[in-house]
Amino acid sequence: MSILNEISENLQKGKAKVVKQLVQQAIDEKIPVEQILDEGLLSGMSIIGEKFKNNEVFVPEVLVAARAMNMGASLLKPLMAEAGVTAAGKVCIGTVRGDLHDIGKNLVKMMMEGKGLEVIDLGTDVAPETYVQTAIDQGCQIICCSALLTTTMCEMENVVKKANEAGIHDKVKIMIGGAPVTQSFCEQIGADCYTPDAASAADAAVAFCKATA
Ligand code: B1M
Repeated sequence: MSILNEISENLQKGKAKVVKQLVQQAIDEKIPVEQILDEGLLSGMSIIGEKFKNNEVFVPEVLVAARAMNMGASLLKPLMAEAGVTAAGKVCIGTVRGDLHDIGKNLVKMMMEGKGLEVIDLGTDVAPETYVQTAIDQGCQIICCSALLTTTMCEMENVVKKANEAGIHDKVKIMIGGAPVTQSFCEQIGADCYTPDAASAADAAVAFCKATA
């Protein structure tokens, strides 16, 4: 098995220390950084994402795989800047105002990072103005909002309103999700994209960033 396959396989098993060692070995063997990232780490995370979408693996497996990915990526990050590897796009993500649930939001973040996106994590209880100002200041292509409560999902409409008021909604897409959120709610509030799970959210975000590149 090639070292890149070994990285992918061990990442899927959540073996963070092994992944880190293999990534270091790949660097020492002068395998290009982009190849280690794409064919090792991102390939493994993408397989986990698909399995998660199909209910073949569950939250704990995704979390350990993401931890392994982060450990491997930490070795690549300084080299990526030198090699001129750029992120596939930039997004900001947060759980909406009044809502403290962050497990789903964190999964979406991990899947997006696993697809090569740069993700600014605003945390939980995020005010509509904060999403919009971050998107402006950091040049994000997408604002991602998560909500788990029927009493807080209405904050997503305020994010859309603030983005419209700031005049950025023609350039910045607003993606929404979380257990109580639906496609019809997305259409009703004028958001751009609803996805039911973290893997589809990452796929949709990458597709949008590619379309606007
Ligand atoms: Co809360 N809670 N909770 N809770 N909690 C729910 C959501 C609830 C359904 C439980 C219940 O009553 N059956 C209920 C909501 C009812 C409703 O609104 N109709 C509820 C309630 C009422 C509350 C409190 C009000 C309870 C109280 O204090 N009386 C309180 C509110 C606090 C607040 O936020 N202000 C509260 C508190 C908590 C804890 C702090 C104890 C804890 C949160 C810990 C944390 O997140 N760090 C908690 C938990 C864990 C839950 C349950 C059990 C699990 C939620 C979860 O993490 N699911 C939940 C009941 C349940 O769902 N069984 C419940 C796993 C996670 C992976 O799923 O976040 O849906 P989810 O993410 C999915 C998709 O939705 C999607 O991707 C993910 C995976 O693929 N997704 C996106 C998520 N965001 C996305 C964004 C996207 C795209 C996809 O694009 C941007």
